Amino acid sequence: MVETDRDLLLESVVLGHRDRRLAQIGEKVLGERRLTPEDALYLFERADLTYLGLLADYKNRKINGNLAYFVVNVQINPTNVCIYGCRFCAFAVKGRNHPRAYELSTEEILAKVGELYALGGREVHLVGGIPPHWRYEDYLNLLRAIKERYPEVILKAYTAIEVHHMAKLAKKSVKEVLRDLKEAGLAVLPGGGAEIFNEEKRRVIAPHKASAEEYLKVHRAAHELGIPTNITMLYGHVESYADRVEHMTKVRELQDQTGGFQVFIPLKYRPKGTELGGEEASPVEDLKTVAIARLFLDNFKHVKAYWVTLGERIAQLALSYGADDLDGTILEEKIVHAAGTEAALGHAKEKLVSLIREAGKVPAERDTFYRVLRVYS
Ligand code: V47
Repeated sequence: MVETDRDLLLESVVLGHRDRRLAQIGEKVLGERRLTPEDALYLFERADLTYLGLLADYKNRKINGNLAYFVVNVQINPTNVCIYGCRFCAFAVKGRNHPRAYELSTEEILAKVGELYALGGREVHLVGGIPPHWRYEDYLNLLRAIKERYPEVILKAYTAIEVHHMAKLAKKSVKEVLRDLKEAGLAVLPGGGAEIFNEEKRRVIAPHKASAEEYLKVHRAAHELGIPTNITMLYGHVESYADRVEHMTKVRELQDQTGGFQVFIPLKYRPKGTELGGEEASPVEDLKTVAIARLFLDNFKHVKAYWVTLGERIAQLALSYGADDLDGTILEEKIVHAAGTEAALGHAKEKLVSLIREAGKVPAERDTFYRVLRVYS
């Protein structure tokens, strides 16, 4: 339903569009009707950025009003030693003896959580490599140690790839592993490891990783156990527009069935120092991808502009192209920084508040479950 002057303007742009197919897609958005995968592909191939931005911002305002979210959090990457040699990853190393290999001790991890606590933050995002020497209990003990010292912490930890690996390690079902993790303190499963679901492209960029089916099986199981999850899509490497649409279609289908996803996160591939190499996607591509995700994923409340991969300037712009969330203060991040992102770290929350305000949105500090803690009106 069209309400404001701005919406009336959008309506006239949509109805007057000379490309009738784009006009019809715009009418679907205004009428809150679902876009088909073919619509999404047409948007990628034919829509200009201004049109996409108008539509995606309209859709986002219908869902989130003028609010844009951020969280006070810390990201901890416990180790870069990883059994998978994903070709897009400049962070991981194969063995413990590699000159760049590192592994944080539990005490070092606890010290980082302590820094977050002192700032009043409660979200701890754990994501790293999958080391060959970690036993099943090591994954659980790390969560237990954090929760024991800092009981109020909300743990967003271990991707579906790790959970799949743990199930093999412990010879348990995925559900049993998730139950153990939950008991040890896991609150939310982060969205890493999704990469691109198209099997052929997945084999090119991440030849040894769990398949799309195995990955989504973990998310489904988490949703069935009442564990909310996030979901990503790595774009800007060897995938086509059709692959992006296929990826988002699988995500939308699972969300229709479970409703367990909190947020969709398009992750911009950073090529520097990676085996895969290539050029990085342009800002236009970034904003198009965010906008089409917002329009296509009508069963998602949130779309994240992850400032670490996008850079804070494009992330800020993305708030006018359908994104409503910037992630958080992070404090420390090694994965995308290994691949050459120039985003500065250690953002104070004041910085995120001012980025959001400057974009014309109202900053809302949230927790890991997207519960609003404070609105900076
Ligand atoms: O899965 C690795 C990506 C992910 C590169 O759930 C790269 O809220 C770009 O998933 N260029 C881990 N990306 C981070 C992640 C994440 C981040 C923020 C919030 C959430 C959430 C999840 O980083 C990996 C991989 O897709 N990655 N290398 C690279 N060169």
